Amino acid sequence: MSELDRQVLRSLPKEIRQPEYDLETTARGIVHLGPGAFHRAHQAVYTDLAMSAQGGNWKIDGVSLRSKDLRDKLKDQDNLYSLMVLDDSPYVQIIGAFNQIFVLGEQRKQVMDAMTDPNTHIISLTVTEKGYCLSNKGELDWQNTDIKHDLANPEAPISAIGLLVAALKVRFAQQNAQLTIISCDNVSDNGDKLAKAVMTFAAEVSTPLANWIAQNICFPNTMVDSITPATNDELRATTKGKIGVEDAWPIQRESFSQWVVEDKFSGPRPAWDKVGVTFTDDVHKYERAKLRVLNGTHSTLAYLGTLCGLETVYSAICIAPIEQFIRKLLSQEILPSIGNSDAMDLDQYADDIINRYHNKHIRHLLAQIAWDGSQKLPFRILNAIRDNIKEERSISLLCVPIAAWCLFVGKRYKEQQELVDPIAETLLALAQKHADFPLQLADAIMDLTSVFDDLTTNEEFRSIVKRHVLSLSSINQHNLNVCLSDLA
Ligand code: CS2
Repeated sequence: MSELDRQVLRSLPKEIRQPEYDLETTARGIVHLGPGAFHRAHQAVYTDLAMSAQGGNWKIDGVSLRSKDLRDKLKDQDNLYSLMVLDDSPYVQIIGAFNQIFVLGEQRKQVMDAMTDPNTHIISLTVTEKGYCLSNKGELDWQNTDIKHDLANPEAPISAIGLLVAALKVRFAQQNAQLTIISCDNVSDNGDKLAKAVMTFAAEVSTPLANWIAQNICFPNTMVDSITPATNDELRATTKGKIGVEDAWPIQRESFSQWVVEDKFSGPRPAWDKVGVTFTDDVHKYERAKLRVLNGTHSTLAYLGTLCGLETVYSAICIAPIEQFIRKLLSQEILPSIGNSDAMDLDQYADDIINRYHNKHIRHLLAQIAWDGSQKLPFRILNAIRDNIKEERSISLLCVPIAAWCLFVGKRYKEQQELVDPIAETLLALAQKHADFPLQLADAIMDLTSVFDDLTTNEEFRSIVKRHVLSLSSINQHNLNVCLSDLA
């Protein structure tokens, strides 16, 4: 059976959507750091559609900071891949937006050439929360090992921040400032934080460089949203069934997709506005609502669901007491924490998100969402807790995902299962020390200032979390009704 490549496009079934621009002659205009599943299901799709709608040389060079898999798999298929959109009427769309994929460690020169080429007008990133190397204050973390490495080896950086500064140094020498740097990660004020981290690092390299970046390069804030479960063999098989050829790395996502971008660019951009991207002066209200309503409840489902032995978001939300708990958490504590938002009807927004979780065609693993809790929970839950404390609103329900995370860490240790988290070693050492003593484990986890910052010393917060740890310590699918109703 043949593989997906440019040759076979003409013979694909008629219903398969395809790029409508010239795949051979369209050139690169974007370099993207971290071309993982989310980027390929989201920004790359908007870019593909924008090129189909209005042309332009906006193909993407993807830069994998570590893994070689994507480059090696996509190169045999002319960097094409299929997007499977899953809802009641699923469809497949072939995405042609990638020009090339590089692996940083092996192709430094090509990566630098692409990032510093005057025709590259956008560098974007999906490097996950930990990829920004920030402290709990949202500032560049000088203790981060990648940052230390990059300061000592500025010509061979391994972090996204070090890499951006190395490229900006070359562009500064060329006075080549037609460049916008776009963070597409679930980090609050992602553009502002990235700008600050880049300028802080750049100031160590040279003050004129830092000043030039501050005066010339825009880092718009963004809000990104589309549920994108990891690729699995089932997807490979259904994709092949639909397109009739092998695709080594198809991507799947729900049909809902949203991208809100601050209208602040220091160079040209693709016709993203023609294909559904919202440009606005104030991304903050969208991003705060999305991080708290969607990502906050996602993490809650991930930890509560895993404790109950559930596997997917769909299986968890279909359990009535869990859905009731999520709705109560939203209406009593998450939505009030967001405050007034002229931009959206928050009740409707929350309702729509719960409906998205009920999409039976999406098998989104709770284990995938549970990754990197130490990095995700501060943005998703702890900031809402802080806002509620400030305004003297209740925080009890928001403490549930924190308690569930502490129990989840203990469970992973006991079951000898991998814990995916940049501070996994620390967490597992605590779990080992306090095995069989969940309250002590929760206390020890809440002492971690890198995660909890000021909340480490908040006695009210700590005691509520511990109360929930007790209520949830033996939760399972049979008693969850009782356990969850104890959590007022
Ligand atoms: C999820 C997100 O994996 C996770 O932590 O909460 O990836 C979520 O699916 C996306 O942000 C949806 O836009």
